[in-house]
Amino acid sequence: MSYQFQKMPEEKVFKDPVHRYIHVRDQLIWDLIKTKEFQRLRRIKQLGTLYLSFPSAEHSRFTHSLGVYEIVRRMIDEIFRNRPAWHDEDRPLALCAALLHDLGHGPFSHCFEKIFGTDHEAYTQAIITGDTEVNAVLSRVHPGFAQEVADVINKTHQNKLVISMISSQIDADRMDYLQRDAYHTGVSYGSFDMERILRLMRPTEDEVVIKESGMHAVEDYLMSRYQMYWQIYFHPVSRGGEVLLNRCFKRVKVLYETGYSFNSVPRHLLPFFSEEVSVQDYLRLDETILFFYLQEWMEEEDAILSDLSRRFVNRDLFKYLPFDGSVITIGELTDLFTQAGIDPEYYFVSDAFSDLPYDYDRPGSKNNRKPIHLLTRQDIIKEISTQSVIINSITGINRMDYKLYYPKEMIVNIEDPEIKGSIINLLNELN
Ligand code: DTP
Repeated sequence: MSYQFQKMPEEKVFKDPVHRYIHVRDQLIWDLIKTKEFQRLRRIKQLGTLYLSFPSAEHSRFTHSLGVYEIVRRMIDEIFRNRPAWHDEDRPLALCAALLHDLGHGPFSHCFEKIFGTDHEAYTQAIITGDTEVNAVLSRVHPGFAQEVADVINKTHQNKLVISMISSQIDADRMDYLQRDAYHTGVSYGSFDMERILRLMRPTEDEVVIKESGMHAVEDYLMSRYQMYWQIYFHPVSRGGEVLLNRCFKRVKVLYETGYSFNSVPRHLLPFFSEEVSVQDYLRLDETILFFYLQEWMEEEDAILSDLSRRFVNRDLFKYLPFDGSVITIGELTDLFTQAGIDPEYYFVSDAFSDLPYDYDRPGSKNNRKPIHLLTRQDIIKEISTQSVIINSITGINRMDYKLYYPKEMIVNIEDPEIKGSIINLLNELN
């Protein structure tokens, strides 16, 4: 039997808190899990710095990736198989893309990306198609298979059905992370009836659609995603950890560029400073390495770097305030901080974040998302917000929020009483 369909003599089973068990019978999938690039995901936390506010949120991209694989495996083996629109020869492609979709995530994900200009999606593709163990396994299927897997993750593959299983507004990725993140943060928001959604999913040539009797389960899923974003992912304390880490990396970069002599040279980061990063340089980075440097930076002579790293490692977070522009502008506050001798580049941070729970490419919308489609009893396809009042009420609504972060004790210690008084008054007004 060809490698892509080869089964192991015995099934491997992982215990999992979300899906109870994750089943691996395919040799191809087992070989991918054993590669060093996939094992690296154990050292990347799914929720970055969120563990600073939700202390048990230390789960990794490794377990999430297994979870996405398991959902896609169940879609295929329990729901899609033997339906005319599903072609079982696409099973290896779908399973590999599901398992590998987050392979390029770097330490602390988005925070690192913002400072060093990396893009986890581009790295996912570079790892899959580059000189790696993952590529060697995929190439055993056939020489072009790795590129096909990368194309599915990049959403450029011609097989739109497989793309929609992994990357759409109701996909295996989101269904896994909502439940997994809820479980590990300990909240109840992320729950929805995945079993019902799975049972009512139907493959078409272009996408996965949901039978109309599943509409209320989809409403619940979208609300759950909305709640998770605002209660967990955008929790202001969690954002505070990211703000601090961001300023730490920013300081390191500035010091490097101005010729500062580090006691402990962050050699893993040097390729990122010179922006000549190979796939191997990228793969060498994980959170254990960055934590090592953060501990080293606490001992540096540069007062800003040592203070910021100490704050991050020991969770001495900045204080935060809501900001809506009614009291003062960011520019005016920045000037006041500068006059008070507090460097606003590092100690006064404004943070903006937004989420669009559901939308699709339609007149007036500014995105190219594909809608969630329902399949009626008459086999007609309908866009879900035309059928659901609840979903209609959130369609296209982009909620935004703004916060200001600053170290409280630095304000208390400002020497000039006049400036100190005006800053304290302004911050009180904002609160
Ligand atoms: P989606 O398709 O839902 O928009 P994505 O951007 O493709 O998601 P990611 O894996 O990059 O997928 O992001 C989703 C995961 O990251 C999920 O576990 C939630 C988590 N996450 C999102 N925003 C934040 C944040 N600000 N801080 C920490 N974790 C976050």
